[in-house]
Amino acid sequence: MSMVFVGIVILATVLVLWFLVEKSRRKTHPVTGGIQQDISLPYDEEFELYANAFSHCSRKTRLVMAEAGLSYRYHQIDLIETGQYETISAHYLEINPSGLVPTLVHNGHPIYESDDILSYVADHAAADAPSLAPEDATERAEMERWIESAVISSDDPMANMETRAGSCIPGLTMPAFMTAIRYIPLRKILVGFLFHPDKKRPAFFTAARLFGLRTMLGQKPLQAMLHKSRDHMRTHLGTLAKQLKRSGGPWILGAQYTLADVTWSCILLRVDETGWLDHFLEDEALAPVKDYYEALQSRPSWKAAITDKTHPIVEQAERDLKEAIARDAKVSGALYG
Ligand SMILES: N[C@@H](CCC(=O)N[C@@H](CS)C(=O)NCC(=O)O)C(=O)O
Repeated sequence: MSMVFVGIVILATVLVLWFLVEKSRRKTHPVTGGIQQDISLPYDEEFELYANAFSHCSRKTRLVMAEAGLSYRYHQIDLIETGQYETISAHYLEINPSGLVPTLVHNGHPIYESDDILSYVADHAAADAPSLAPEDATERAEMERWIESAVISSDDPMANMETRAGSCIPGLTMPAFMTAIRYIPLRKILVGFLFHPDKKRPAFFTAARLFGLRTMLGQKPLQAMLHKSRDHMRTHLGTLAKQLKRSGGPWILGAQYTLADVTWSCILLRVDETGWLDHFLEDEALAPVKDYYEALQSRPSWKAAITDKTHPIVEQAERDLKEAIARDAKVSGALYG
């Protein structure tokens, strides 16, 4: 047996062993929302938040912490579009075995699911923070309906676009994903084929990395999905505009800023940064949405949770996308046509 052959066999064995060990350390499983009293994690501060700069659900939790007047230790956890699949690292899976951000940790106990985090934080707000939920049961139910409409489901993020604005978000974000992924080395994206539970993600990001925005947007199934998300989102923004008129504003339920506004802040931010907002606002019936978005951006929580927590790749991807839309008729046609 030649030395070369022996070398290849040893190398292959080491690689297979490495793969098996890594795979066993990166197992994911669904989790139940809410506080997990039976799990105790190491912690330094009363509240610690594990979240990502670009993630819609993470942004909601940063906003609610700011609105509730709670300080926290921040752990930026990467998604592949900001650098690597850190949500499926052995370290993060000990904090949240679903492999999803965000996770809030309170005195060592993790709280899963962003909307459960919102209500938990509202219940534990600083004594001098204004209440983030109405007392009145009817108004509270109304707030819950608006929160529900902004949800991105962990099981099927694009399900029920007709009733959920949150389900339109992944589709509307695709073009921005395509510009962000240019900055990520291919080898890091390919790791997803080995370890990510949802192989559609590495498949999409590999294709986007190899073919780029223009070619990807030329694909008919992708365009159809983009247009479906866009058309449903337009209807949801119409419903929002009507609600703002009915309530008298400035917030969804009227004079009181609530958790519904926290969740809708993130919908509007995403629609804005991915180049859709100006397109939608060409419709004058949506004027109340413009005023509402400006009012949201002027709150101190926006600076603390959004402006101060940006990520260089996210900012660059936003600029690249807006530039491509302005410069390239094929890109703008695929989006708005
Ligand atoms: N329903 C969950 C959804 C969480 C979720 O989907 N998080 C995304 C980012 S917005 C994630 O962590 N994805 C992992 C990945 O992209 O690999 C929640 O509201 O917390």
